[in-house]
Amino acid sequence: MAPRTSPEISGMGHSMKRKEDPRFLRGQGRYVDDIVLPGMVFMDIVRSPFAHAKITKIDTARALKVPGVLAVITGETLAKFNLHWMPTLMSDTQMVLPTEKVMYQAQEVAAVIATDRYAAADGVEAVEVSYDPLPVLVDPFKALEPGAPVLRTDKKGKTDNRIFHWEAGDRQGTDAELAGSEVVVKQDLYIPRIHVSSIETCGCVADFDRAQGKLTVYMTTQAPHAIRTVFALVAGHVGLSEERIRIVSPDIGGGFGGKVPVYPGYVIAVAASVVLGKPVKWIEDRMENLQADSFARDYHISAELGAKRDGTMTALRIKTIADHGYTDAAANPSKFPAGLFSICTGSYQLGHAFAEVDGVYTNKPPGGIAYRCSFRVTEAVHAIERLTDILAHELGMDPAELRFKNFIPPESFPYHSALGWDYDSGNYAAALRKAMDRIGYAELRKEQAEKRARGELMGIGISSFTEIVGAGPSKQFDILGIKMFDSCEIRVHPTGKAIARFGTKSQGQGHETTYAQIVAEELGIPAAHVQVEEGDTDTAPYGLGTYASRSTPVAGAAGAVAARKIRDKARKIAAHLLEVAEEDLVWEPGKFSVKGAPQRSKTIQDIALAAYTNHPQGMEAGLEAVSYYDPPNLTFPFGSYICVVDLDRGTGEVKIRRFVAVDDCGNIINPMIVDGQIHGGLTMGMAPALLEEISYDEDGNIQGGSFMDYLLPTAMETPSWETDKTVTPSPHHPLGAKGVGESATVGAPPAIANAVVDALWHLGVRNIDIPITPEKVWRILHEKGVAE
Ligand code: MCN
Ligand code: CUN
Repeated sequence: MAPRTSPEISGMGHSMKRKEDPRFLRGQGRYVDDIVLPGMVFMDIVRSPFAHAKITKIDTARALKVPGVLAVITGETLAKFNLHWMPTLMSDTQMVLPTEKVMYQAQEVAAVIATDRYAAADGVEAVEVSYDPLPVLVDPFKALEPGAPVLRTDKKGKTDNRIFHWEAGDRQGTDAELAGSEVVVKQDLYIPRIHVSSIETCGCVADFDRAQGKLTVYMTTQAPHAIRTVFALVAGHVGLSEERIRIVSPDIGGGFGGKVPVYPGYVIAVAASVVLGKPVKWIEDRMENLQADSFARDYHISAELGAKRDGTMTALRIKTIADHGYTDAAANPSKFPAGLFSICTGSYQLGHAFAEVDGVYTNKPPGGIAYRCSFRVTEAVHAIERLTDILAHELGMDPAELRFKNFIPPESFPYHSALGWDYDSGNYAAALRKAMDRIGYAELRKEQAEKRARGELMGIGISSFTEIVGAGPSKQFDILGIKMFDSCEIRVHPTGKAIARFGTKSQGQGHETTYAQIVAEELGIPAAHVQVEEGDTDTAPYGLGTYASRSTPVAGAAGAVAARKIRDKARKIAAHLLEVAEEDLVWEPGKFSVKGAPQRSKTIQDIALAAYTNHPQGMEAGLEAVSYYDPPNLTFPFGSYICVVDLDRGTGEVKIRRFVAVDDCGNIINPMIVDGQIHGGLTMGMAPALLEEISYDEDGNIQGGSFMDYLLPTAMETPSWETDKTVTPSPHHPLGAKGVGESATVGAPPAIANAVVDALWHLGVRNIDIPITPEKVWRILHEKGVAE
């Protein structure tokens, strides 16, 4: 679709350069650690070497003698104010600092406040903690066995380690359908723990102003308003009521889901600032970030897919054990303990489906947050896309052909899925067809057959995923009871420039640019003259924040609706200025003109001036509007990815030769930014497919707790991504847009895993769990006698 606005206005469809980049590229961004306040002191944290232990003594005497150390805060200190425990976003409870026992390695045990960062670190070294180790549970299956030690002894009456049991769909109907299916493929899949590794770690500056009784917290958060409310609920009893709390989320160096939870460090820093009456800065180091912040994935999936001999899918049954660590600190909407995992029927017409998930406590850091995925969608997509490939191979069908056979057809939208979602729009076959044409699918299959005859290992993997983003409609979606609307407030100034404030918070996605483009599209004010602000709870309208690719579907929609309210008022003013009836005016981006007399017109700038200088009598002056947008549905972006791999028979290395990604996120606001989101997301999808994993030994010691062992992809490992698109607008979004920020991370892993298994299927390999490391492949090559 060609843009409706000129490049000067740069509304939707223009690849306008990012307004925020000049400051980022020049090193002039303002991140939390750039904030320096007068009299500021520093905090560092003592962490547990044990995964499960009783704390018998904390001796702070030596630490307090370290020059520069001002205070040591322990669980006992916080307990005096009843602040040693806090609620999680899933209504579980989490320790701020322990008074009895630690539950995972690297858990916070005490905090040292000092005049500088070095003294704080020396103080941490000098705190003496005595521990009495307790039996450790790292395996969620063992944790569920009868007789397993109960970890959450703080919960009265709790007799096991199960957090929740959740299910969706029709159990009996699915069982019956599977029992009668001509073919059933079954596969266990493990999707390991991984961790987002944003360039910027987490941290805050907590500043309690005793004179005003006001707390300001500059912090790395994706959801400042929700955090303010949580703080008010947690600390209201010590006088911190919500109007006295201001959360500021400054520039953020990557969030990816890891900056949604409330970490103990933030709360301790706030407590320290209240106690000392000084600003307190706390910034995690890289190891703390990797070892103690919330984790993603850790799903043990057992999936079965039934079909007819001709490949028609009949039923899907999935059972999952979800390892949440010692507390359920997932950042899910309240009613969705397993997130949006029930999108697991994917892009296919499946008459029957049933999914169940059991959440389990173990001696690991809190898990269950997302890693660039809308609440467990990655896990769901991995399951269905892997199963689809296994079914194709089992039936001797081409995986593309099997997908075409089962896709929900374009005319069936809105489509009601067996697990209860109403998919808004889609054209799955078009996306897959485009990806196949682009990569030359038929020729690749020929090449593969020739290579295989020569003993070379080449594989082609497809993933035709459906995402579900834009949480969400208030009838189903809330976090701690707060409905998941989002907001925008626009003010047009007398000279026709504007400021637009949103309830979300960019972490690198480019909101300052794309939100300005939305306002430009609707009002015709050049995007260059629309200043976008987010992240300051004292000024921005209340919103639930940026995660789950919800900014465009929810806050972006609020922006369009607020702009349209302004346009309605502008029309009244234009009618007054031109002395015609409102119905006689026609709008084009940037001006109203009189029907049949186009030379008689008023620009939005003329109208803005009049709103302050010459507004109609009886009308309020000014030109501003606010919208709290409650989305009628989620948006369902989708795509088809095809990956070609060559396996090195000497080293087991997986080489991605080509990767074509065709994405569909409906109407696009800024094509360059969307491309950037997809490029970044693909690399971030390759990471768990090939490299990243965090595991624990039997004693709960973390393996992969530093960048020596936790492998992040670099430019060296990243292939040259080939991207393309189809455009299927969302029928319910005011701009027809769907979210896109996470699509690539969701779609990429199964395409890569499917490609590797495709290269090895003829040798009897059905599945390799991600990450598909050279070691795993090398072992298989040796086992099958095909190593070089
Ligand atoms: N966009 C567009 N047209 C569309 C859809 C989106 O131009 N049809 C643009 C948006 O205007 C926005 C960007 O693409 O500038 C992403 O939009 P959206 O899909 O709405 O996602 P959010 O803005 O809500 O971003 C969240 C998403 C998530 S949840 C993760 S995790 C992630 C991601 O974004 N974290 C990121 N991308 C990231 N990119 C960077 N650089 N840093 C992160 O931390
Ligand atoms: Cu899903 S990780 Mo993002 O939602 O912040």
